Amino acid sequence: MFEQMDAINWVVIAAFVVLVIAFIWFLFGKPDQTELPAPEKPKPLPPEPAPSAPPAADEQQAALREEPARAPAEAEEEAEVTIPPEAVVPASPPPAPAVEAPPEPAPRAEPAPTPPRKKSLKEGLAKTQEGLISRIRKVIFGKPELDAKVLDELEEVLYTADVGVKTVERLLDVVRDRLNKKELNNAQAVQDAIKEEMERMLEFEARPISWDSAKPYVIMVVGVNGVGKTTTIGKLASKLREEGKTVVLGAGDTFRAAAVEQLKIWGERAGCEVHAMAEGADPAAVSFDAVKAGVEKKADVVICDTAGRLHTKTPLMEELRKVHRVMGKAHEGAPHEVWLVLDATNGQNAVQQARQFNEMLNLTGIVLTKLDGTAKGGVILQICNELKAPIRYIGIGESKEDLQEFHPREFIDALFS
Ligand SMILES: Nc1nc2c(ncn2[C@@H]2O[C@H](COP(=O)(O)OP(=O)(O)OP(=O)(O)O)[C@@H](O)[C@H]2O)c(=O)[nH]1
Ligand SMILES: [Mg+2]
Repeated sequence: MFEQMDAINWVVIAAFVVLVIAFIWFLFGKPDQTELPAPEKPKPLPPEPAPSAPPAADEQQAALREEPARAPAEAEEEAEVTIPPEAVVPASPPPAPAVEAPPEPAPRAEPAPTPPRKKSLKEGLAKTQEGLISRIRKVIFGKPELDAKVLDELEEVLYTADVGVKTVERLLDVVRDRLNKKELNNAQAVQDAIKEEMERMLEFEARPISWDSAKPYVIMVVGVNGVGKTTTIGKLASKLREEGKTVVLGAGDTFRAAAVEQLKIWGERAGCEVHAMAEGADPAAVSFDAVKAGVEKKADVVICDTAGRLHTKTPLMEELRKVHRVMGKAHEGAPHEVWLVLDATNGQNAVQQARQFNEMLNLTGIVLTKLDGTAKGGVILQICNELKAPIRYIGIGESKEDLQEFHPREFIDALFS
């Protein structure tokens, strides 16, 4: 009986153990099918993100094994690489919208090149017109009465337009006087009176340029740096060449090599001989040579450039006086003209320069440049009225057509038109 019981128990226990083992096997003993892929290694940036299926785990492992070991710094560097948003190139461009190709333009004949249009004096003086004449008009037109208050306003406009004290007084005296005598009864009459007086200021007896009085006729051009001396010489040389005159240029500004080159370019364009020496050469020697060459070649005109600054310790005026003297040794009576170039944008400073140069060099004429770039063109009234220096040419732009002979009436008409 006990033996039978034992046998049964052992069977039950064995079955139980088998069940427990089977259960445990079922729970933990099952081989893992979801093997994790090897961690992905940062890769160098691809030129384009090519969409492709991820490699199988074992392939990746193999690839890793084949790759040579790399320096940790390099790996770090690679790991830090980020793609800026703008550098991301889309794998495929977005589909282009369906647009109809524009019709092919019919072949056209090239337009014939037109020569540059000559700027009118009115255009060149537009800024001064705005800054002086328009303001005068605003003061005198549309007033119920032309009284002392109008004269005060007029005075203020003239003072702020760089016309100069004496010039303002002269203009106001005329208007006041004629108003008192009841000669001016409306705004138009006042404007006409101002216009006439301005014209009188610009028109005064000045010796005309007598190109044929000497052969060559020698012009010395002076002025502080940057006012437009070299450009004016180039423009003038072109004009004289167009009139059929032979012209020799002297590169007397030896302060910097670029100044000599600039004159050579203008000379080439105009078809003139240019006499130059190296940078730093004696300006008097260059000018002497140029005048001498003009005499030997029987040129009609010699124009000599000079420096606005010097490389020597000699004061500018002293140096210029030496150049002046030496020219006379190369040709009797030379220079026949000494022209001061003034930059109109300098306003009162230009007047000051005119005073200083006139004292030292006995100027025979003035060239007022850059009138196109300033509302301070009224300075021309002061130069003529106070210094009695004749304006020979005016510059209203950078091209050769923009150097114009100065005629007072034309100038005033353009300003008031
Ligand atoms: N808008 C305008 N520019 C001008 C005129 N005249 C000259 N210029 C310009 O002014 C600048 C200076 O001219 P330059 O001829 O080199 O002057 P510069 O007096 O020879 O100067 P330095 O040789 O330095 O003493 C250049 O850029 C010219 O083109 C003008 O009438 N109108
Ligand atoms: Mg120059």
